[in-house]
Amino acid sequence: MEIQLWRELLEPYQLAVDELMVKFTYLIKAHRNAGMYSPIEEVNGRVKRISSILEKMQKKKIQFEDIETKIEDIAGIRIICQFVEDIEKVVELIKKRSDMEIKSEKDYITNTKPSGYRSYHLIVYYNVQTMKGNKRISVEIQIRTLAMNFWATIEHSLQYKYRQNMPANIRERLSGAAAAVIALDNEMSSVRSEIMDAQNSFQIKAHIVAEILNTIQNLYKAANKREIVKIQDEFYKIYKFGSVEELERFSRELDIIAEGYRAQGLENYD
Ligand code: 0O2
Repeated sequence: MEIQLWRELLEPYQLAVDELMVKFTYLIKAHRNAGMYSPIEEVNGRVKRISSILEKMQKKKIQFEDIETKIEDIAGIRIICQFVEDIEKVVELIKKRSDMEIKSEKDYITNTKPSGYRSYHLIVYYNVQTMKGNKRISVEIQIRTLAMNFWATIEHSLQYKYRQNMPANIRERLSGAAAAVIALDNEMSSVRSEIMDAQNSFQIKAHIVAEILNTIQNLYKAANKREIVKIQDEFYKIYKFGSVEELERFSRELDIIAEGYRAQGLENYD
């Protein structure tokens, strides 16, 4: 196939990956901005390399005209979660969306692959608007924990290195590492609520601090310098030694001061 034709073939898949990256990244931010725990920790995406497509075609005896129907992971999204419990939440979240339709799913978490590979796979239909109009394509979404991803990344490189001839001792060690990943994920799940509490209070604190700094910045336009310095000193003291509740109280007090300036009708205050 001519290089130009490959480019044309892959273009809608790149568009789908770009769009989905924006959508899933938005979900992470939206959860965090609302002070909520995000079941998605990070998201990556890629379009399969031409060499990998050719390899798969050869392995599965796929003709050029069947590439788009028979190779379902030309566009791939990988969603990484902190905890095993988050995977189910992400699957539900995707199933509820109106911009993707589930084509098939594979649960390699309940049914671990003989290699030790664990991950949840969804193949979804996704519409992209190309120059030639609407195109419905398949996208593979792999959902796994940080620990599962660590294992899969290492194992994938070793598979690439050894092809079909992975030495038995390496295969055995990977198998042992896969069991360690299961134990690690279980251990993390057992302290999940403590970890989530800690992360949530960090998010909440960051949110309040951002609000306080914004209000102080606005006060610069209205209040006198001495008052601002006093407010800043008070803020640093509470930030260093105070609790989240004290920061919240300080933020409310600042809002009242700001409201006072607003009521005085100071034109340059927003
Ligand atoms: P790459 O390089 O990641 O794209 P398929 O071969 O995809 O048409 P199959 O074999 O039923 O059909 O798909 P499966 O088993 O669901 O695998 C799809 C993808 O999951 C693989 O894509 C890998 O990314 C990942 N995967 C599956 N099994 C393993 C495994 O044992 N180890 C690792 N590290 N990853 C795995 P590709 O095209 O094989 O590879």
